[in-house]
Amino acid sequence: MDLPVLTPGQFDLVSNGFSLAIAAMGAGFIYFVLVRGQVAPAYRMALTVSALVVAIAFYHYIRIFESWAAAYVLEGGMYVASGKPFNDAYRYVDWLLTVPLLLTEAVLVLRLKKGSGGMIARLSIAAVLMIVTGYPGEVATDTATRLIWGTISTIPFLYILYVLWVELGRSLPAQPEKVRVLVRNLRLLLLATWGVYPIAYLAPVFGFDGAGAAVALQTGYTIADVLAKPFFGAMIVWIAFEKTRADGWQPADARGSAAGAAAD
Ligand code: RET
Repeated sequence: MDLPVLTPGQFDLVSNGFSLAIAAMGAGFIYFVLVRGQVAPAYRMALTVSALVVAIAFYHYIRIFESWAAAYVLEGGMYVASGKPFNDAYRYVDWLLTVPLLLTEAVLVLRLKKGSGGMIARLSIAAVLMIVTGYPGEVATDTATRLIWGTISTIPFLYILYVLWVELGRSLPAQPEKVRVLVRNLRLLLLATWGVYPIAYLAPVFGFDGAGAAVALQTGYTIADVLAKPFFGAMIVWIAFEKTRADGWQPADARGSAAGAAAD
């Protein structure tokens, strides 16, 4: 991506977004690790995967933040390109690892009777294809190349939505009522946040000028990442809690006090 001249306000908006993402990913990691023992063992793998996702993103956002800071210098009151490139690849490498993991955690927490392994594999392959084909368009400087790769990348994206809505939908009647509502909300959150990525991707194609497009794209991706990783993970925790309750499982400390109370 070309680096347009930015006002201090524009430069800081993007920097502050990266900083917020670092904090949200780090906090998410601590939360997912701490809360893991409070859900039934069957759902712990989903929480472990959530913790991995935010750990990977925590690292990448530090690199993105550094790369952004190094790519600009303040000259005469404006931020101009320093000559060091801004590395867009960190985001795509991050997605390559985290998007299959996010899909995995969503399927794992449901504990489907059969077929979850195959579903995770198909979703992961589609996610990798979506990201790998999106990248050449992301780094292209002309609109036509951006649109062609963007269109190709949309095919696996639609396939993922199909699997989550149609195939996963079939498993819903077997889930407890509260879980059904949560899964519906989880899918809506997924659609609302994942939908931001292709829109942010198109920012340079829509009428935005260079600076406006760069700021819209970076802040758009950052907000979507915070919703799609730690926030989405928190919803997975919530589903795991509901399923734990429906299964009648209690953590050892609660069991201990219940047994103690019964003995009194
Ligand atoms: C691209 C290219 C243009 C077409 C489409 C895209 C979709 C990207 C998505 C990314 C999701 C990333 C997530 C990351 C967070 O952890 C590659 C921008 C459809 C859906 C969830």
